[in-house]
Amino acid sequence: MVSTNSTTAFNNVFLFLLVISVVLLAAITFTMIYFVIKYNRKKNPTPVNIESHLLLEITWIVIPTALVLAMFYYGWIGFTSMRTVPPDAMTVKATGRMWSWQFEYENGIKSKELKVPLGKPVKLLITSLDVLHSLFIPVYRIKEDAVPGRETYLWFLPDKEGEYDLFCSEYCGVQHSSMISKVIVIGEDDFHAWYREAGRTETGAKEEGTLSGDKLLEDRGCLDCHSVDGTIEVGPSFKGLFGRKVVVTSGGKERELIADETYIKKSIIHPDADVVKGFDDIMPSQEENVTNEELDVIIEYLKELR
Ligand SMILES: [Cu+2]
Repeated sequence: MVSTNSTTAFNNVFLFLLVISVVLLAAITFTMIYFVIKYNRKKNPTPVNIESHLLLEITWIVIPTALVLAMFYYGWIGFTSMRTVPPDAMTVKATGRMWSWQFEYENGIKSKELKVPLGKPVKLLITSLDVLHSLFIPVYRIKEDAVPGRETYLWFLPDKEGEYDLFCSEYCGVQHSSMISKVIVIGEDDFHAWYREAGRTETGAKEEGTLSGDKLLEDRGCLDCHSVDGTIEVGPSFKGLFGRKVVVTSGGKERELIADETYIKKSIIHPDADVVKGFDDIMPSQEENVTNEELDVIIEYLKELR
């Protein structure tokens, strides 16, 4: 028996456990108080040795066993519905990185928010570019680790229009708390209109070579740590970076160099080679995240950001 909507299955398990716990707590507490009064030492000065009581022993074996098996049964239903993805599900790749989420659709659209159509199951293929993250969507009661070098999955059925929180629930560094995004559930027609339009813009820009540097920086998560207005965040600001003198630590030695094209490209692919003085060596390599072509676009954009 696999429920089509795992959220309902999870809610049922939770409710079941809650009811059992409350009933047991009340029953045990009541019995305890009752016994304390009934078997008070003043009323029973001489202790009596109680011999076995068959019915009582059967009762305390049968009832807990039945309860535990029932818990397992409901848990199993929740688990199987969580792991069994409906065949008509729409697949979206979800990538965790320090410190944002990126969602990639089958037609190549990349988005920082998860836009989905109402009533269609969504399968998320989850991975990480750097450290362990965990994708958590409380409203659907689902959570799964994002593991570098491995693909995990989740699915859910968006059954109501609206915007819901989505965040990282595995502490992944200083900006962990900013890994918050949204699941946006919209009507199917609206979704398809957006999907087609965004897909066209995305592939169009690639073909025409009109990728914009600021959009790339935003999409690839660069702006999660680097500002373009001079504000110092986790990493140095991009403003005025190109052509500036920078002091870096390379293999333990401090040196000064000019932030030219070679240096910037190298720092994107091998961020640990020359770490800017005053900042920690925490940036993961973006080798898998950008193409050579995109690197050129980014460099051109940085040149303008003086
Ligand atoms: Cu994270």
